[in-house]
Amino acid sequence: MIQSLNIDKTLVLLCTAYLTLSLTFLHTTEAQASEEDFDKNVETLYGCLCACAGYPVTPCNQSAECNQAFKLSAERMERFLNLNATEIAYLWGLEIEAQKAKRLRRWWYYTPPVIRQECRELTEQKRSDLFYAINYLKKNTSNPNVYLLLAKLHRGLYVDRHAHGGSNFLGWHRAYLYYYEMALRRVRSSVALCYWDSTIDYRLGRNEWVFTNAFSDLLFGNADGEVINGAFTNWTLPSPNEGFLLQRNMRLGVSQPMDPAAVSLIIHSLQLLNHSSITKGGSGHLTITNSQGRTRPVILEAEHDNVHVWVGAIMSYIDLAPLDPVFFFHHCYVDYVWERFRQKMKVQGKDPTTDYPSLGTESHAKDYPMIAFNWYRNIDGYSDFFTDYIYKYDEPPTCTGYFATCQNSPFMECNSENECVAKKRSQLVPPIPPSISRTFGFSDTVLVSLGTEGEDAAVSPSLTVTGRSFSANSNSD
Ligand SMILES: [Cu+2]
Repeated sequence: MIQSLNIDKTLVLLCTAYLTLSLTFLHTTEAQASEEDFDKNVETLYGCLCACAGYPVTPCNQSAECNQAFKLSAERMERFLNLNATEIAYLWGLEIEAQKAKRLRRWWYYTPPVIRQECRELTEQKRSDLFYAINYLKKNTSNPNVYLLLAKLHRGLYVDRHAHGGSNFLGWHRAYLYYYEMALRRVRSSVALCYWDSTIDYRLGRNEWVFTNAFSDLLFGNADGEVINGAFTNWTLPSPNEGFLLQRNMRLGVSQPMDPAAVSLIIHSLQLLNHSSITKGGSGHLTITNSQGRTRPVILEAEHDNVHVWVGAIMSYIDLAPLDPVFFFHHCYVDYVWERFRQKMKVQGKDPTTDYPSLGTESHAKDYPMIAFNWYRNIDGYSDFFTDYIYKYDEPPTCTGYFATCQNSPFMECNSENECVAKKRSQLVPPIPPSISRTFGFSDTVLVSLGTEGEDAAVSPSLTVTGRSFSANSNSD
C-alpha cells in the first residue's frame, strides 16, 4: 500500500513535470491541434489527463492546449465512431492506462507481460475467470456498457476502411485487442486474452469442421443458430437487433477455419520477409493450392476473413462481428501468427517496426492517427511495445511421441502426423448433445445472398444488418 502510494506520488510529480515541459514546448512552437502534429497532441492530452484525478469528461486543466487536445480527441471519437461523452470518458480512462504502461516500462517497476495461451489449453480456473470477465463486461449495467462500447469501435464506414484491406489491419486490431484486454483486466486483474487456433479444428477434415468441440457448451457455445449453450449463452444483441440472441451459422461447405498450410508459410517461409508480402494489395505473395486444384495468394487478412464467414451470422459482418466474443479469440490468433512473422523478420535481420508498406486507402498511411485509439499513429501498431511489455504468446499445443497428449488438453488429441487436432463434440466426456436451435440448425439453415461482397456470408433472415460483410476467398478449401 505504502509502496503504491509512493509510486502514485512519483507518477503525479512526473506527470506534472512532463505537462509543464510539453506545454512550454507547445507554446514556443505554437503548434496547432491538427492531425499533422498528432504526437504532440496526444502528449499534451496525456499531461492533461495525468493532472486530473479520475477520468474527466471535460478538461480539468484549463490551459488552451489542454482544451484543444481534448476537443480534438472528442471530435474524432464523435465523428468517426459516433460515441457520446460518457463513452469517450471511459476510453480516455483506458488510454491513460495504456500510456502509463508505456511510460512505466522505462522504470524498474513495470508490470511483467501477461501470457496469452490457446483457449483450449487454459486451466479450468483460468478459463472460467476469463469467461467471467467477458460476461461481466457484457452484463454490467454501468454506463457505458463496456462490451457494447468496445464492439462499437469496430463499426461504421470509417473504421471499416481504416482497419481492413491494407497495412493497418494488423496494427489496428492489435491495439483493439489490447484495449479489450485492459477492460477485462479491470474486472479480473489475473486474466489474459486467449487465442483460438482454428488450424487445430481444420485438421478434423472439411466434413467434420462443424462438429468441433470449440463450439460446445464447455467453450464458445453452439454454432448452429442462436447461441443457447456455452460461455455466452443467451447473450442478447443491441439495437437494431434488440430481442434477438447472439447467432452463428456454421455450415458444411461454407468457408473454413484457418488453413495450417497458409499459416505455416507465413510463419516459416523465408520468401515472406516483409509486410507487403502478407498484406492485401501488397506484392510478393506466395500462392497455395486448395484441394480442388485452385490457387490463391497467401494473405493473412484474407485467411482471417474465411473464419469470419465460416462462423457466420454476427461474425460475418464487420459492423457486428465483435458482438460475438469469438471475434476476439480469433483475432488473438491472427495476432499470434503476425507475431511469429515479426520474429522471423527479426531473425533474418529485418526490422518489423519500420517496415510499414503503403497499402490500402489513405487512412492506412503510416502516420495517420488510429481511429478509436487516439494515442497511436498507424505505424505505432507495428511497435515492439505490445509484445515486449504488455503480453507474450505461449506456443500452440504440440504432440510428439507415443504418449503425446497436446499438453493434456481435454479438447484435442494427437493425430498420426503428430499434430494436435480438435476432438469432436461427441468425443467429449460426457458427450455433448447437439444443440436444439430455436431458429435454425445445421440441417435447415437459410442462405441469404448479400450481393457481391457477401455472397458467402450466411445470416438469419431476421437480423437487421448495415455495412459490409467479410467475404471468404473462393479458392479456399
Ligand atoms: Cu476487423
